[in-house]
This record gives sequence, C-alpha cells and structure tokens, in this order.
Amino acid sequence: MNYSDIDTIAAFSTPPGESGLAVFRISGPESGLICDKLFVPFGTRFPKPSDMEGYTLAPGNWGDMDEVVLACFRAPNSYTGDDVYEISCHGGQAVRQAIFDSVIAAGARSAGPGEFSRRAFINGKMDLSAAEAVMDLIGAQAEKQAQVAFRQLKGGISRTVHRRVDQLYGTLAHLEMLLDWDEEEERAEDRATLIRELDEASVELGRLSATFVSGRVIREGLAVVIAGSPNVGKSSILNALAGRDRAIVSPIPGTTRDTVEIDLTLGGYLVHLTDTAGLAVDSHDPIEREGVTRAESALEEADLILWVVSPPLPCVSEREREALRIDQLVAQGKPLLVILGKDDLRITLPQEEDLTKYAAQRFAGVPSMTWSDKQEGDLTRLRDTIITFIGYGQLQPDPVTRERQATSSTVGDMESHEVLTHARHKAAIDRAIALVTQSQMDLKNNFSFDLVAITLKEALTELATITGDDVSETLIETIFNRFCVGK
Ligand SMILES: Nc1nc2c(ncn2[C@@H]2O[C@H](COP(=O)(O)OP(=O)(O)OP(=O)(O)O)[C@@H](O)[C@H]2O)c(=O)[nH]1
Ligand SMILES: [Mg+2]
Repeated sequence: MNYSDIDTIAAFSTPPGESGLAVFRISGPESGLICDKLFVPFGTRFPKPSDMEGYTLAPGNWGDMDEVVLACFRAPNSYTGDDVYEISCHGGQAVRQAIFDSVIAAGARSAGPGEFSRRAFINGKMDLSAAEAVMDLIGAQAEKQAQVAFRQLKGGISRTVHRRVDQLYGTLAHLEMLLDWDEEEERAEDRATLIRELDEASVELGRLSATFVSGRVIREGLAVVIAGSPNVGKSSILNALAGRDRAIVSPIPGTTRDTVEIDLTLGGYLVHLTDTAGLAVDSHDPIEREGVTRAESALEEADLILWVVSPPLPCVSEREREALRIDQLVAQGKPLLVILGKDDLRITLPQEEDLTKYAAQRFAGVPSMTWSDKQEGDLTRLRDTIITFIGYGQLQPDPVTRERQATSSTVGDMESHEVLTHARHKAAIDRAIALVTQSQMDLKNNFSFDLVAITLKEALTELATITGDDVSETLIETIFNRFCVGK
C-alpha cells in the first residue's frame, strides 16, 4: 500500500471487542479541526498543550453518544511528531463505530497497519530499529523479551551501530585525505594503519553479530523438545515444567500420540516446550508412525533436546538404536541433555539397571542429569539447567566460559551490551563485515584508495539500513506492514 505521509489518519489502538475503555487516535494537520466538529468540551478546551479534558461525543445528527477523555499532544511533542488527539471512550461496539464513522466523515483517513509508527519514523521521532522494537514490545510475553525490546526502543542498537559507523567514517576520512596526495607520496605505513583501523571495526562488528545467537532466543523463545522411548516419563516432565497437567500421563506405553506444545517463561525467558510421541521402533500402527514422524520433525527444529531414558532399560538392539540417534543429533550440533528419569526407582533396581553407569558408557561426553517427578528439588535443577543454557549457550558452562561471557556481549551481561534480536540487523552487519574485510584485502593487494573508499561506503550503506538512515521505500513498507493497525 502506498501511504501519503501528510494527511490526517485515524484508528483504534485497542483491539476489537467489548472492553471498559477503548483508545482511538487521530494524527495529522486536521486532527484538531476534526475534534472541534465532533466533541463538546465540559470546560475550557485544552488550556495547555498536552492536556487532557472531558468531552461529550456529539457526532452531528446522532445526538450525544458518550463521555470521553480527549488528550491532545501538539506537534512535534507527540508519538508521530504530528498533532495527535487520543480519545479514550467506552469500549462498546456502538460507541466505537460512532467514533470511527464520524471521524472518517469529518475528514480523516483510516490508518493502515503501523502507519502511526511509520509517521514517527518519517518525522524523525524514532529510527527504524526503534520502530521495529515497538512491535517487539507489544508482542513480548516474557520479561527478557520486553527488556531487550525496550532497550532497542530506547536506541540501544542504534547507538551501537552509530559508534561503528563513526569509526568507519573516520577511516573513510583518512582514505579521502590520502586520495588527495600524490601517488609517489603513498607510504606502506598508511596502508598498514588503515588495515589496523578496519580490523578494530571488524572485530566490534563481529562481536555484535555473535550476540544474535542469544538475541534470537530471547526474542523468539527457546524451542525445547522432550524426546525418548515410550513410557519413559516425557509427558510428566512437560507437566512438571508447565506446573499443570497439560499432557495425559499413563502407565500405558504410547499414551502421547501427537506433539503437545506449550509456551512458558523460565527465569524471564520465553520457552516453547514440546512433548513428543515415544520414539517406538518398527511400529505398524499408522497413527503411531505419524506421531514418530512429527516427533522427528520437532527434533529438527529444536534449540535444546531433553532426551529421557528411564528404567527398565530397553533391550540391547533398542539401546543401540537410541545411542546411535543421540550420537547423530549431537554430531549435527544439537544441544542435548540426557535425562535419567524415574530416579526415585533407583534404590529398588539391581546394579545392572543403574542408569548413571549406563549413561556414562553409552552417552559419554553428553551432559546428563538425574530426574524424578517425585523428588523435591529436581524441578528447580531442571529449570536452572535450561535457564543456564539460554544464558550461556551451553548446558555446562565451565568457569572460563562463565568468566568470558561476563566480559563479552551476550546475555550474561546484557546490562552493559546490546544484543541483536532481528535477523535483518544481523544480515546487514554480516554484509558490512564482508565489505570491511574486502577493503582490507584490497589495501593489502595495493589496490587503489578509490576502490577501497567505494567498498567502505557500501559497508556504511549496509549499516545505515539498520537505523533507516539509508533505506528503500520497499523495506520501509515491508517492515511497517507487519505492524498492527493503530500502532
Ligand atoms: N516412579 C516414577 N514414575 C514416573 C515418573 N515420571 C513418570 N512416571 C510414570 O511413568 C509412566 C509414564 O509416564 P508418561 O509421562 O506418560 O511417559 P511418556 O514418556 O510421556 O509416555 P508415552 O507418551 O507413552 O511415550 C506413568 O505411569 C507415570 O506416572 C517418575 O519420575 N518416577
Ligand atoms: Mg507421553
């Protein structure tokens, strides 16, 4: 859709349906005149800018409809940067419809998705990465999601990117200065200095790019999949983590036939937890086979696998098959935690059924933990293990990793560093890194400074797409079209 950015737009910012209150927004040069036509003040009309006043909604021949609060935010001190009027009305269907119809009849246009934020961007009230964060904040289900979105909204990513942009402009200025000199005067030290300057920029950009691993998990949530043979206690683990009986638990193997998915928050992080059908071997039941296929595709998508093994141990061929599958997943780079389940039964079992020994032999090197839904403390240990994994990107971070994380830019020290949460930002940074590396190569190969300057300018253009300082209309439309109407 092509928008005009100068007319007056209007939309409800609250979702449809009955509610105590609803909020309607009008933004643009005509917004004050429109409100004058439709609302009768209780007292003096807006004695000061940014005031709120009580009004009666009296849209022409409809008679009085509602008592509302009108808030006026005069340009440029508003969300969009234009004159904005916010109407808090009663949230019933008839009142909402009356407000919408009369405001549109009085000359406003119905706003498209994200059009208020688009105006804020066009009017320089926020940059593109901040506008994207608005939607993240609206969609945030977990505390950490909201925290990173808010930091981005307050310009965290923009400031970090601008620091790198300034650094590259410094190098570009250095290059331009050298360009003005005669060829003969060019010295090897100049090239070496330029390469060194670009090294610093490249390292910092690389560091920022690496934060996407944890940033993506914070924004999108961690996909945790519980898998293993039938009847090992998978659904019981899902229920324990969920804190409610979401999946059916029974002593009959093959109880769970389809995947069961729930969202929960652990330590402020969003986690998408999936329970799967037991990976039964050689089943002839078509429903069971479909369940196994779905379990396998959930494993493909998993960020973390909880593989449950419980007594009694399976037969030898099944053990082999299980160990092989775990090896495959680990070889694919899938983080996997072996859960040695039904640990409360350990004391009743013969020595050869000891799962700890079994795991040490079969799954050597794969992190594991004992578990029972009957032992106090096990749930806390399991929760903490998942939270640690999100924080450190490892199931068992050694002290060195913990120390390193504490001084690097990942979730471990989010307070002092930014994390990238958008694939679009990461892609732009990676392209900028490739161009900076190309510039360094060209300098090493004694290519002309003109050529190096062109490549560096391309890198700067890539970084400018993050903040929206240099961005195509198509990209702007793509981003704002994802917004909801009224924001
Ligand atoms: N003793 C003991 N029994 C458990 C534990 N966890 C689960 N069980 C029992 O083991 C049986 C199977 O549990 P489920 O959670 O349904 O196992 P599942 O792996 O989801 O089984 P399927 O869906 O059939 O693959 C039930 O009778 C549970 O009560 C545990 O920690 N200790
Ligand atoms: Mg189950």
